[in-house]
Amino acid sequence: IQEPQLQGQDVGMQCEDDRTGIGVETLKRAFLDNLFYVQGKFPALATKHDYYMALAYTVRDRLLQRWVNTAAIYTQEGSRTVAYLSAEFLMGPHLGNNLINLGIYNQVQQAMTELKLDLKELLAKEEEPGLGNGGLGRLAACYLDSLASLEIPTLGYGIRYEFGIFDQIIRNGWQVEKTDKWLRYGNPWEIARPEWAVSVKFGGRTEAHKNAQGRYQVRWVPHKVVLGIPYDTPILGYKVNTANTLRLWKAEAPESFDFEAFNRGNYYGAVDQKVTSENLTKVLYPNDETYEGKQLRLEQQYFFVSCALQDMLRIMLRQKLPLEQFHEKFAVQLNDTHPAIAVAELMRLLLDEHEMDWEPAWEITQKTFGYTNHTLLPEALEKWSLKLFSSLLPRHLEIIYEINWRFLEQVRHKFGTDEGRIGRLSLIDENDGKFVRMAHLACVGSHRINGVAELHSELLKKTTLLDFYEFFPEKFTNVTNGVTPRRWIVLSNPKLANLITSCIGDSWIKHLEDVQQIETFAQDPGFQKEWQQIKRENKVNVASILLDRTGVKVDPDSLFDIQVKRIHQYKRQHLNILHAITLYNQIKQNPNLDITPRTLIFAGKAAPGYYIAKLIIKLIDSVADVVNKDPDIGDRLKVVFLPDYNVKNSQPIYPAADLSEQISTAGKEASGTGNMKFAMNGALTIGTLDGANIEIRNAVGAENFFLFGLTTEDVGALRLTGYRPWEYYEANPQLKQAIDQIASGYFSHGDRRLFKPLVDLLLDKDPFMLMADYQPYIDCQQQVSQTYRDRDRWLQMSILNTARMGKFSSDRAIREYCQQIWKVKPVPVQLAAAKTGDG
Ligand code: BZD
Repeated sequence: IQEPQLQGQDVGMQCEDDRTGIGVETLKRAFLDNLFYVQGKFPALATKHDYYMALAYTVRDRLLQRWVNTAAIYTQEGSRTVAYLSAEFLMGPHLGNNLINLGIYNQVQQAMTELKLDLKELLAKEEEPGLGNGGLGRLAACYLDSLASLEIPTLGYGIRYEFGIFDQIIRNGWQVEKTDKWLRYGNPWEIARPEWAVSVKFGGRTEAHKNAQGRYQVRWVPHKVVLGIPYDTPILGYKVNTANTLRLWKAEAPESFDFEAFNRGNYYGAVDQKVTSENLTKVLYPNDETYEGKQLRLEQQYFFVSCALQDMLRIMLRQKLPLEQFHEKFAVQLNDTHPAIAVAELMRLLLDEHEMDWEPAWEITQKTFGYTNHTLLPEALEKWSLKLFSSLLPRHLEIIYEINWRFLEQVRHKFGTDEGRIGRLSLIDENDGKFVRMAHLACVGSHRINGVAELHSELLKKTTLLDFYEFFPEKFTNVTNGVTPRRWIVLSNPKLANLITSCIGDSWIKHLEDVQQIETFAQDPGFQKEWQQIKRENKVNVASILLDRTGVKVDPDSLFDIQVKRIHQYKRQHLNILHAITLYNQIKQNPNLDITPRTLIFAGKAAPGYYIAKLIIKLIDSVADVVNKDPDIGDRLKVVFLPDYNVKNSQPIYPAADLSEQISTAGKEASGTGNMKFAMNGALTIGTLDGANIEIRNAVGAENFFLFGLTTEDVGALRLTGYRPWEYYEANPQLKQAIDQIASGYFSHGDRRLFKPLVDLLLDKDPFMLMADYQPYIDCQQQVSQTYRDRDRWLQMSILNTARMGKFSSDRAIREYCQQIWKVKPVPVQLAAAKTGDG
């Protein structure tokens, strides 16, 4: 590493502050200063990780000024604020994103190069903050990016899990989970704020008492109390001065030591409480889309929700705002039902702690909340047994009964005594044991309810939430999901970003609709050539990652056919693998077959307790093993499972795809967001009419999208008339051959038992209708192969996909939330003028 030297060009900039300056020389000096004073290292002893930390602190210094000014302005102006409540935030690494949003990526790259360091290597040192499972958590992260970029005052509230989503390794083809120790080496992006700690109560009982005015009030006498400590991370907008806050809560014991126990000589007993309290935020539940009625999970949900609402009340008191204005100060969004207990908690805080009357408290509560639903799958709907609920949250259960009683009165008023309807709408499920239905609480306690794609929002109204739609139709709306082009194009695919900017300027990064302007180049041979070249370089990059992580060598000139997402039966990774087997058999039967060479890439985690999902991973790996080793196949077909899919590992993947697999059973995928990331990066989609696929197809044009399969209506009709999957199997020799091979042990060294559960499921119930969609899928893939051979046509389709994806920016989605749901306006932040004094 070279010592920095002040060069001639910097003489005029000598006054640049070491903590805010963005000249290359200043950055180098600041970097070495942080290496010394923060990491306590000098270059000869520093590790790559030390360099990463020094750079992270250098960048954080440059954020802090914006962060402090943003908070000062929001405080001065008492700005209306979005509070986004989510049990998950899948932020991905911060460093690269902050460099983009600060607009200093190039300077920093140059500074590192001059110090003989490789910025890419340093970026790779950042641990992934994997505080989410998948789409829902990543959506929250994209939304925070857009909220900051649109200068909307926002607080993200969630849980600071000590261990995020597990790391996945593949051993002998099986998924093995490893604890994600993401905080092991420290987290330079967070600042603890113990001065804003709050207490959260659990268990115990309630009692009546008379307040100072002689009025009866309810008091909650808890069994235990846990402290919530906020940890703040700045969320910078793109090329604006706004830096919002992600506030994650860690649980601690109120007294780290139980002195009574200690004095009794019980040392272990003394630390016991500390251990049990801190268990609360230890680990993220790794199930997406299946609900598990675990006490600790309910404790987590209530814990962060109570912390968040108490924090909002603290902010109101500090700004001397009356509590009657709560809904004017805060628009609180519930990211699915995980934070839905907030409805009862806000009521409790207003009624019991601030002695408000029921009616005004309820009006404030309903005006405060909006609820986003992310799934129609019945197994994902949260319901808590009354036994568990009452033992943990006795006061909340009383409040929920009261909400329910008043709500059902209104239902009777509107519809008369229709006991069936009342039973279906009730917040309490009494069908098979008694449960609190969290989606019902969220619907009743919010003024807006939205789905995440047009089809999904329509299906919500027709099925899962039909009764609520009939009762308050005016609450229902749709906001189709979006993703941030900063992380998913500029950071992930810099070459493509530069090409686009060189043709149309860089306005598209903030206004993705502008990317449409590249349509005029779609048939320009020079532009096409550059487009193709960039795709190829991105594929070469992924080929080297695959070789490095899996040992499989793939041909970058083959068609890269990619499915990356959580492993789920409804997402049908096993349909994709049936196609792989079919291609394999075609080549085996006709060794000279001239087919379009393909590389099938899979990645994704399975919930640890989801046996069939884990078996699907094993099947992919087993098929890969046979296909990749067969000399008859050669470079015509490769199958690869890339382990440990996460935000960081996904960033090179989207830019390298030719074909994006979005093949869920129609009606099951609420929206999907990976579908958007692929298409923005010029991949063509093969997909069903499901979730946002429908809107993507409408946007890019039906002729630029490979559609196949049953529609939602077909699925319903087929189910009604009696679905007999084995008939498809019997009638289709290719399908029969593929299934028989799996069953016979062809891919499992003769073991016939291994995949039996999967085969039986497909032939017997086939709940996700793979058998019905198999042949249409194979035919559609054949079209894909044909089209890929026409390079010019494919390139043009690819360019048009990127050009027409403007709608799917999370900026558009956030503008819709702001207008339809939150009624918030931008509050621009000036860097120089803001006072940082007490506002
Ligand atoms: O939410 C997903 C849907 O399946 C996608 O279709 C949609 O695009 C995204 C964003 O709206 N849902 C989830 O990711 N759900 C979970 O991760 C989850 C996590 C815990 C508990 C239940 C569901």
